[in-house]
Amino acid sequence: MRRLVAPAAVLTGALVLAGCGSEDSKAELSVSGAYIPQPVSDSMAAGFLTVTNKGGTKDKLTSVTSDVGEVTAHETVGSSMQEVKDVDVPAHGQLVFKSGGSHLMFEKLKRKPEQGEKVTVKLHFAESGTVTVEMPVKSPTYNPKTGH
Ligand SMILES: [Cu+2]
Repeated sequence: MRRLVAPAAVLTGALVLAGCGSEDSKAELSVSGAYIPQPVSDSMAAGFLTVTNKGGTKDKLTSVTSDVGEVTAHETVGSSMQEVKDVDVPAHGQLVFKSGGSHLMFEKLKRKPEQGEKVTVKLHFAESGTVTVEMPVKSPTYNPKTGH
């Protein structure tokens, strides 16, 4: 396959990431760091997780479903947020939903997630199909860096 010529600085980084020689491999996704801070609202919650793609093909998060309510991907723009459709998971890269940035938005909740329980979420990807994630509900002020 013909590859585009990238500027030197970009190419250097790409070579390190593709060092295992798997640049033509399929998307290979894994999910880590999933959690939902217990929401203050009865109807809305935010969720965070990281999707890592070890493969050489990009994938795309096309929709998210859960039995607790409606879920969409949101990005934060300044002090407001907006829905994003088809969020890219770059080849040899990550899609990061984290506090203060992009997040999963739970709306029209049928029940309020309580600390200690788990919420089942299905991530639907264009290439990899459906990935089911059990998202633990943490305290309202949970910080993944400190773990509490
Ligand atoms: Cu939002």
